[in-house]
Amino acid sequence: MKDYNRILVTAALPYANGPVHIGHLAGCYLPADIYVRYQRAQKRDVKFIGGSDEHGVPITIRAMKEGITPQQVVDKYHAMIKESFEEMGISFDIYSRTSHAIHHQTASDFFRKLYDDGLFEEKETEQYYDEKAKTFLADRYIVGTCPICGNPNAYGDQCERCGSSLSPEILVNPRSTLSDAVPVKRKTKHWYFPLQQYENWLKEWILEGHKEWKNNVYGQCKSWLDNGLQSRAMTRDSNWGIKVPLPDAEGKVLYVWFDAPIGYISATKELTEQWADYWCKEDTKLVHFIGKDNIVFHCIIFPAMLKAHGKFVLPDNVPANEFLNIEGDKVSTSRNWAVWVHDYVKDFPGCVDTLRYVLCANAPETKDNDFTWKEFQERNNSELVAIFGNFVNRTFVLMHKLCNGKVPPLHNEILDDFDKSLIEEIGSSKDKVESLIEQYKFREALFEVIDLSRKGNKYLQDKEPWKKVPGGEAKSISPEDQKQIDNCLHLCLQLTANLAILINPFLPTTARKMLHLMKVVDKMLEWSNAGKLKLLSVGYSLRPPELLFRKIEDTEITAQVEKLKAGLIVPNAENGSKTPAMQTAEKEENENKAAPEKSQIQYDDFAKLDLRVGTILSAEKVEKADKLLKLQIDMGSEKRTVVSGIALHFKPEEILGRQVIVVANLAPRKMRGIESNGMILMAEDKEGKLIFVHPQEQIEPGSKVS
Ligand code: B3M
Ligand code: ZN
Repeated sequence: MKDYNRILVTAALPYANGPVHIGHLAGCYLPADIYVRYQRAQKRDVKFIGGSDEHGVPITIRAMKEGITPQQVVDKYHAMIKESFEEMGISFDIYSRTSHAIHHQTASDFFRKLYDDGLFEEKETEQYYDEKAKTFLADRYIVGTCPICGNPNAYGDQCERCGSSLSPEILVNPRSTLSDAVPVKRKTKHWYFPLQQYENWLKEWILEGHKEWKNNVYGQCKSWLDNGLQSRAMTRDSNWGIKVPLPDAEGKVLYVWFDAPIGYISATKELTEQWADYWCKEDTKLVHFIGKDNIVFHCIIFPAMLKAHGKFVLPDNVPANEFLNIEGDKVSTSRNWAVWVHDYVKDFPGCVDTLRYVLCANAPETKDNDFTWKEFQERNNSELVAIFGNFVNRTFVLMHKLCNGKVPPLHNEILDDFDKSLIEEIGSSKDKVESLIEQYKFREALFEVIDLSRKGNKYLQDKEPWKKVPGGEAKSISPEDQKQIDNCLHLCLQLTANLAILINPFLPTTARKMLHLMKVVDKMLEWSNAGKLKLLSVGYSLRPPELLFRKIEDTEITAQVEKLKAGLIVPNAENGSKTPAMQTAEKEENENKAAPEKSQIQYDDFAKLDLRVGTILSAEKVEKADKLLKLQIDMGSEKRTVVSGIALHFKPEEILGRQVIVVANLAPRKMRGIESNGMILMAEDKEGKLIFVHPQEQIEPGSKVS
């Protein structure tokens, strides 16, 4: 392990296109905050960097949906997000925004440096263009049917139904989210960063050099690197973002994933004049906390950019979490299936630490996890209230009853086995919690702390100091018994002080409440005090007990579950939050479902059709037509060419030799210059999946169907 002299912690910059939900907190902000609070308690030089990501398509789309300008969008949500973080005690040293001038300058300079070093490839390619809106359509400006799962509202960069990462070219029936127009292809020039040139270096740096990274992170990196890297466009056609700092780049901005991570550097500049110590000195430990959907950007693309630039340190670790689902279902902001932080703080005033506790205890550190309100209640009531809170409360109640509200002395000469083993536990818990936090295992670290309070309860139960009081009167306690009581409560109080130190990174408000009860100052929370037994001086008088946590009632939980369900936007419901293209797609989907039967025909009409069995002899893709296959079909007495729109459903080699039903007397039609003689029958389910209609058994080609 390297020796580090300063630590720079970043947490992903959330898009300022909506409020934060508890999935965001569990994904990266809470673990980052725990880590930073721990490092501060260690008196290490640490800076915690955050801010809003205010560029990119997510912002402009939101502006469109809300009918306001992108600037209004980012102003509104930046303020909301910042406030939610403050309320949850996420203790950034700076929470900045990528719209700040210092960031525009820093990102431009970064781009310019790579450009001047000749690192970009300039390429002209064909991309989708919306003729109505007069703009190119990248990423989420384009929707269409996912070729993998058939979701009619997949985005140009990703399908939210099946999670596949897509590109606009492979969407079926692409439509513009701006105008609903069918886009056309147009030429446009962009600057590409040749990631493949960094492939070997990345392999060595990550696959050889960072085997200690979490399995989920290492695994994703490995699979990207095994699949081979390609050049990636670092610019976009848009007027929202950081202008490309080149003379011939009118209407081009930096790709949001180029500028956003540089935002960590800009925010550090904004925070301190010593920013370069943090970013350029090798003895800095840089740690990026993110969610799993950002792994490739933070582990592959940004490090390659940093490496290319040459001046900056690389991340030491990227402890990404998986996703937190809600009540068994994926969080979806468009369906409003989420627990919003600003709602939580309103509904549960004074319960910030309960949420921090539950989200950490159930953090998706190694796999996706589920948040349920029932578990929230259970963890609060049976862990925070019944174990941790109960121990501290009993200690204070007994200390006031049996020791005049003062810290009693410790009589070393009469320590028994129970006392000794508790002393040992207090001594060793520091190392355990510390080592788990250093390894980014925050759940286990938190369980250690709760476990220590559980041991406190057990100790009290074993010692039963209350039994030493005849008739419950403190006055009549014998001197020997009083010594036993003193030892028990002395140790319980020192344990309480230790618990405050250990719980502080996780539940800072609770730790402060404990300081208040013990009448001590913040300084006591320094990590080096953990494990010690003399944190509270003998004879010092402490405050009367106050409860650290309150019980959460069934009615509150039921109300939350109902609120969640009531807020759910079900697909197909009328709602204004969808883009025109999505609404059209939905309308079409509904129309398909409710498709009325066609009007009646007579037998004679039907008899006009000449339906025959054919066997597919060959199949090939039609050039420049994503959907078409050119088929040669054996019709018994002759061979026919039929052009069929099934290319997105079947590969040519999959369908050779299949028998199909052909409408043999359909008038010939030219498609892409090829004459099609007939049509094959297909069945289509409501997802749009196609299945061949064919005879149950093999039959002579040319056989009639009637
Ligand atoms: N804004 C994506 C997200 O919110 C993106 C993160 C940027 S981190 C530099 O998930
Ligand atoms: Zn899909």
